[in-house]
Order: sequence, then C-alpha cells, then structure tokens
Amino acid sequence: MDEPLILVEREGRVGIVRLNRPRVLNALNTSLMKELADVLEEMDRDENIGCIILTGQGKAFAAGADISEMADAAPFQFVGNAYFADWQRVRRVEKPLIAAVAGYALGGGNELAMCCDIIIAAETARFGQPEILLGVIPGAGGTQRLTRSVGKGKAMEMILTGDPITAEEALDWGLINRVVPPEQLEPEALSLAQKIAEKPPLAVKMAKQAILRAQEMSLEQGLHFEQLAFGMLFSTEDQREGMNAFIEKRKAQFKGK
Ligand code: DAK
Repeated sequence: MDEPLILVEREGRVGIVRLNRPRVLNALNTSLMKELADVLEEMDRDENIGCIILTGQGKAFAAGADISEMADAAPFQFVGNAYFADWQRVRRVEKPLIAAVAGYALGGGNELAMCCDIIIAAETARFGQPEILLGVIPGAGGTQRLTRSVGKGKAMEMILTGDPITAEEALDWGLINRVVPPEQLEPEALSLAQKIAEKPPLAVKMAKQAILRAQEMSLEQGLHFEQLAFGMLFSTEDQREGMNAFIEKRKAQFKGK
C-alpha cells in the first residue's frame, strides 16, 4: 500500500500536519497538495483545534513543486486549475498556521511556509526561491509575499540569483519569527501553538484576518476592517467572559462562541 502523503497528529487543541514524501524532499506534487488542502480544511472546521503546525521531515520542509511532474506542463496548465486552487485553499485557512521548518524550504516550499502565519526554523533550515535556475520564476506567491516580507532588494537578490539563505539570515531579514536548535523545533512550535490554541477562537480568527489585510489593503481600508471586526467580537460570549474574568480576577474559560 502507498504511504500517505500527509501525516496528521493531534496534541490537545493543536493539529500537526506533516508532509510525507521524504525520498523526494517532500516535493509538492498535485496529489500531495490536494491532500494537504483537504486536511487543513478539515482541521479548520474542527472546533477542537485552535492552531495548526505544518512541518516536513528528514532533510526538508519541502524542496518545492515536483519538478518531474511540472517539467512537461502546458502553458495554461497552471492558470486556474485544480493545483492552483489547492494552493488557494491552503491560503484561505482561517486558523493560525505555524510552519516548523528544518532543512530545505525551496521554491514552492518557501512559498508554502510563507502561506503560514508564523515561521519557526531549525538552525539547519535553508530558504530560497531557485526557480530562476529552472528557467522560470516563483509561481505560488514568491515574488509577492517574499517582497512584502523582506523588502524589494533582498527579494530581488534571492529570486534573481536563486541562492538560498540560512535560518539566521532569514531571521535577520524578517522572513521568519525565530531560530532554534533542530531538537527544539517541534517542542518550540508546539508550545507556541498551544498558547495560541487556548485563546478565544473567534478573536484569533478575526485577528488573523485583520493582520493579513494589512498586507493587502490600504491603511484606511485595513483600519475599517479592524473596526468592524473589533465591534463584531462584542457579539460573542467569549468577549463577556474575557472581560468579566478580568474584573473578577479569575482565569477566563473561552468557548469559541
Ligand atoms: N521536485 C522533484 N524531485 C525533487 C525535488 C523537486 N523539487 N527536489 C528534490 N527532489 C528529489 C531529487 O530528484 C532526488 O531524487 P532521486 O534522484 O533520489 O530519485 C531526491 O529528491 C533527493 O534530492 P537530491 O539528491 O538532489 O538531494 P541533494 O541533497 O543533493 O540536493 C537540493 C538537495 C534541495 C539542493 C536539490 O534536490 C534541489 O535543488 N532540488 C530542487 C529545488 C528546486 O529547484 N525547487 C524549486 C522547484 S519549482 C505553482 C505552485 C508552486 C510552484 C509553481 C507554481 N502554482 C500554484 C501555479 C512552485 C515551483 C517550484 O517550487
């Protein structure tokens, strides 16, 4: 029987999703992306999960899209097809996604990490957009998200040379949140995910949406979204519980309502 392309675990309110094609450095083929999007959407709907960790294994988070699958693609194969749609489904996950990256995060692998909301890296991590070496350019958001994340000059350097950067450089450049020794990667990601998963889920969801809009909208539009989201949270039981618990000097018990 074929091994599953995606492995799923749970630790309390945290979902752990592991890419599982280690023999090809977790190259992201069509089947893997579909399974990944299916699993993430299922976790997004599951009210017993508050935060999701996405990770790889072996030498890689993911070394990019599967080149052997992509090599003979037709020009319009990537426009609006199922593969493209599955990337969009990952991007639309509403719960926080933490990428825990060890080893290679290249091409689509780096783009997948950038679809996540927080990136934690092992010292072994290498981030890059090597598509230029294949005669193409990033196709899953690399030219846009990397530029927003590290700025124009550094994005140009990475995308035009194809050279990867180290975890320390990625931290210094603002691409990732923190760097830890390899053995600390999963415990660190889990402890952060658990902390987020305990928070009131509706507020977490609105916070993520508002922050993402800061990269997509004008300041005026973003502030408007924030104001509406802030106001809407006053319709939740968790807002009353959070504020009453503060006043009554006790720990809040959030319900996601
Ligand atoms: N695809 C397919 N197989 C890959 C692969 C990849 N991206 N990366 C590695 N592999 C395979 C290798 O072919 C090798 O397989 P065997 O020869 O053993 O059968 C196995 O994994 C181990 O790799 P190596 O032997 O090469 O291992 P090394 O340690 O020597 O080198 C490496 C590691 C990461 C430096 C090297 O494997 C490498 O350069 N890999 C390719 C990295 C790359 O170019 N990535 C970018 C691919 S383009 C889109 C969505 C996404 C994308 C585009 C559009 N839409 C939604 C429209 C994304 C595009 C890309 O990512």
